[in-house]
Amino acid sequence: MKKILSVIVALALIFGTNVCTMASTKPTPTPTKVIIGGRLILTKLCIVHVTFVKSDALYNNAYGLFAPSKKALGYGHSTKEGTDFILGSFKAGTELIFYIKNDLNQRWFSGDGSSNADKVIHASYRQVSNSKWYLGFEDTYNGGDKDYNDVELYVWTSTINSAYILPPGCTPRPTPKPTKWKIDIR
Ligand SMILES: [Ca+2]
Repeated sequence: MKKILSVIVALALIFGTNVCTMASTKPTPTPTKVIIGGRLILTKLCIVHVTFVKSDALYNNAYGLFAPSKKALGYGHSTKEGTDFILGSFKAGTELIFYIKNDLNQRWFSGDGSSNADKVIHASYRQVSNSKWYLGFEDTYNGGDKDYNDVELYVWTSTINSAYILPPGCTPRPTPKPTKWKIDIR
């Protein structure tokens, strides 16, 4: 029994390590893995955009950026598909946190669910290319039907390999130090 337990623990450790290690590898060209409860972390200074994909929901959800700055972007039922928003320029190490707010005034955040009132995950990420990530939200208390298509967005950046999805429970990579320029005055 003890042996079986230690094998299970070892497997869990290996599996756990792999899940987090995957997040720390460089983005690959055509990844399609959906990471429910993932967090989007920038690895370099870049300009971030959001493109509204669509909303398949009864609620007319408001959506926007919550952190590092607050920016209301629109509503699921009235934003034209393909509308692009420029969020601004953010530095390396920034975690972008997005939200939706449903018709009952319940607000849900991207990430691992710890900031949500029901403590349930309400968003999933998927990497689309080396500069574009799909973000889908679930708008109902307790996570609803978990298809994450109540508000669908693309988050994209002006430069490649500028962000990665951190799976829930994993520690962010160390933030790369900005390049230091030495001015040689003689
Ligand atoms: Ca749903």
